[in-house]
Amino acid sequence: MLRPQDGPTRERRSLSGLWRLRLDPEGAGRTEGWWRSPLAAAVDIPVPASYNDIFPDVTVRDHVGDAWYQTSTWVPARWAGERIVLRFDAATHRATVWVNDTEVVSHEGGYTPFEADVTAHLLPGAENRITAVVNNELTWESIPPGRIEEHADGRRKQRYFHDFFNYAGLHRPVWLYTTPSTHINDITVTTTFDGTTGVVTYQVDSTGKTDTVLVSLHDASGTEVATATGTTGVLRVPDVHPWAPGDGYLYELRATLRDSTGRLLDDYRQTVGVRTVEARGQQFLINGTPFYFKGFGKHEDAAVRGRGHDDALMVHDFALMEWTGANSFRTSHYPYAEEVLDYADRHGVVVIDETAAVGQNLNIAGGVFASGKQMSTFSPDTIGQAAQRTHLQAIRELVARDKNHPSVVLWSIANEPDNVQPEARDYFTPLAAEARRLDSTRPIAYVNALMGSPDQCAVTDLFDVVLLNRYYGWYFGPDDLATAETELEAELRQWAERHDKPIVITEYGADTYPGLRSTVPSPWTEEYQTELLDVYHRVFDRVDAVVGEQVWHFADFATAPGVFRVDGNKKGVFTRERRPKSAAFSLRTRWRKGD
Ligand code: GCB
Repeated sequence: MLRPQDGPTRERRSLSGLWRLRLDPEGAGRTEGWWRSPLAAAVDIPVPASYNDIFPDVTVRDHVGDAWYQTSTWVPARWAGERIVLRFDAATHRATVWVNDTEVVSHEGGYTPFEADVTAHLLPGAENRITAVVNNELTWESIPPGRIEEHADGRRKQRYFHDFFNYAGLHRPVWLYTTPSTHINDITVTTTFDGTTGVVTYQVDSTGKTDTVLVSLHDASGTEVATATGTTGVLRVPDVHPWAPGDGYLYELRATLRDSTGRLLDDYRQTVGVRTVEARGQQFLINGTPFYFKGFGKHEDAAVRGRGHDDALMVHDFALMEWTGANSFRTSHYPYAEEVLDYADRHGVVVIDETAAVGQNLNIAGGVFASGKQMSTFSPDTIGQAAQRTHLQAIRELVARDKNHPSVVLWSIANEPDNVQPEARDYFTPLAAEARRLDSTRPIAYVNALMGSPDQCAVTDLFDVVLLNRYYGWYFGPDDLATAETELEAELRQWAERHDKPIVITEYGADTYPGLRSTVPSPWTEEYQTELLDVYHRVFDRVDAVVGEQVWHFADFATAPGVFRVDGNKKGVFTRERRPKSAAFSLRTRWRKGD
């Protein structure tokens, strides 16, 4: 799915800014037709942002149900005759959209874009009303799952099985953009090497049957280095400059569509990083060279804006990651804004790209506690075929959106699902197959929680890389780092013996209250966090199959309230305000060794 862009044949207009918002806990708006007129009793709301923390009002923060967003915008008269598209980069977790009085699109899933051709519904040279009803309910059919408790007094309370707060709203920019009526729909690029020659295979999908597709590839200085014609083809680049970790070198593929007289119909520019990725034996190879992941699990999370995209925060977070010496991160636990992946592409940062399938394990809550008796997560009454369909669609939309990003080296299709019950295999087999069918160039994985030994896991063989979240010394034995060291090493060696796959530890860490200090290892202190990370690092350095370490978490983040969380999850190496805890300095020493 192509991003909107400005160019010789296209123009875009951001609808970011203040919209109007009205919460609708009773769900009246859909029957009363609130899209038909200016929203009554509405307040100003910034887009992009979560609405939850903007107002000092618990009913806004804990709202469950529909939230109506509305704006009106002038559409330039010069757009008459163009095809006009309305695109939402994200609406969490689902939305229906109207342009003036006409319903134009509905979308399920909170973190991938959707759009509609609104040419027939907008008036160029006039002011037009755009209304979106954004719904935040999590159910057994949604990704991620949840359930709603109905109270006797009419209150509805959202429960879910992950710890991060269920922020909602228009989290990313909204766009109006034009394309010519005959236009390029999609571009798919894959890359490999033939010696020192880069081989770029492309496919350009367009609406024009008889038209000619011309493609050229330009290096970073703008010099043309290869050309081809046709909807599919191969571009060869002698002495190619590969995209590599720490070296985000990008070419630009220019695709143009021309009619039989040579007249330009459409023009789209797609960045291309030439690189290969492969899981081979117990190694993870980028451009044929073993790669070791150093970095973090992250969240899109900040004070006030919640999960709303913010360029200032994005650049700051990347700068802090670079300061620690990190070379990678995981988009835990949902696809991040496309701006983030563009930035990672340009700066050579490696990304594990994850769907929003988190919390699919009824034996752990918020990633943490077993209830005792093992129950099956996957059943007709809980996570069943409907959830599986949503999950399949989430995988399709993730790959469709992110397939051309060189920074994305691995698809993670779920975080900590039930992986032991036999039903897990039935659930995941078609999902893994679909991810492979959609993209044969990247390895696939799911993230494993400490629930079963390598022998008990029912799904590892469906995937290429073992991703492990481990909390020895925290949830398991919180005051005994010596035992943590022994148990972690024993378990990792077991994984390495049983499965000939590379292992990345995608979560390890300890909640840490900033400023709490101690001379003896004591949970919640800055010293304990540092020592725990050191213990894990000693073990990683002893087990060859471990090819990566991503600390949980980059920064403290908001969670649902609960007795195990003190004003949020405090496993950040940085506070929520991005101030370093002691562990940030010790990571920097480890990860920048040799710089
Ligand atoms: C996990 C989850 C993550 C939680 C983390 C924790 O295993 O994957 O979402 O935040 O544990 O801190 O409990």
